[in-house]
Amino acid sequence: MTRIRSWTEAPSKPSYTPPPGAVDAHCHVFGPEAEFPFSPKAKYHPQDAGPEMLFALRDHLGFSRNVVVQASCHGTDNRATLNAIARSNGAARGVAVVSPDISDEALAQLNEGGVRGVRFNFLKRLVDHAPKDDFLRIAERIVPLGWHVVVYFEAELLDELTPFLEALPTIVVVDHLGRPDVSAGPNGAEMRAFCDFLAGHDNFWTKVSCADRLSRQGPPYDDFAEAVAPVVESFPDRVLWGTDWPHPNMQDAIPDDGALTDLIPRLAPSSELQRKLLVDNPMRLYWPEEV
Ligand code: 0GY
Repeated sequence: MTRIRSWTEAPSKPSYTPPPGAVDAHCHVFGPEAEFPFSPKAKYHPQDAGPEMLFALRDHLGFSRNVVVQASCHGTDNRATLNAIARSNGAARGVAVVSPDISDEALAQLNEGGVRGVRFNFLKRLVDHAPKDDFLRIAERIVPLGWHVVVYFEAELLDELTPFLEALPTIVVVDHLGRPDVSAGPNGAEMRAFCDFLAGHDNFWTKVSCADRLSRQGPPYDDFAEAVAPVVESFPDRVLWGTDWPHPNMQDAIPDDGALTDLIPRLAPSSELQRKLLVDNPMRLYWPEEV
């Protein structure tokens, strides 16, 4: 099978300079496959995109730290994510994907390796099953570790998932705003429903990320900026931002990480909002001992 590349090899240098200590709070690593094979259940087969590439991108864009989110192509084998964290000299932490029968010892090892959360994925094109009961059991198990939950779902699932989401006992970070239709603006039905949900649930945060996946217009992502800037303004202490590098499954519309970074001041226009989005908020979740 041909291995796909979904990232640009020469991202532009952004005009925007992130503040010192800025965290790219949503990115992944793929492999390297020879060391860390992909899951037999993987829905895509990417080329290697390992830690050195990730750290080079971090430096090129002007970030200081990464949060490596376990990608679905690695299933519940978190070794590639742990390897990236271990090679980062303390500049990366992670979010794992685990099975409900994981031992306490294995959870403790993940914690030791820099993991601070688990991800529950509801996208049918990425995972075969999204067992809510298992997810709730896992969520209960991570409470003593002080971890949080990351959930990835599409907007049409928000209503159906609400009882499950409300039962989660931790901080919960919703990936990419729950994938709303941003083309209808900040008052479009899906944006409104998601913002109402955030307003009603203080333990929910979101990543204002993936303009490339959500925009209908493409770069410079005006529709995304218009719809999403009010989210940062309304919930400045509960938002994160990430590149989503190496952009799983985006091989037909590979985004430029420099252009994505240049969106940040359009989402968070003041230096105070930028500092919360890129430094204070991710530090509270991933490096709380330094805050
Ligand atoms: C993302 C989005 C995607 C993929 C994954 O774990 C993954 O494979 O997260 C996607 O295809 O939408 O957040 O990286």
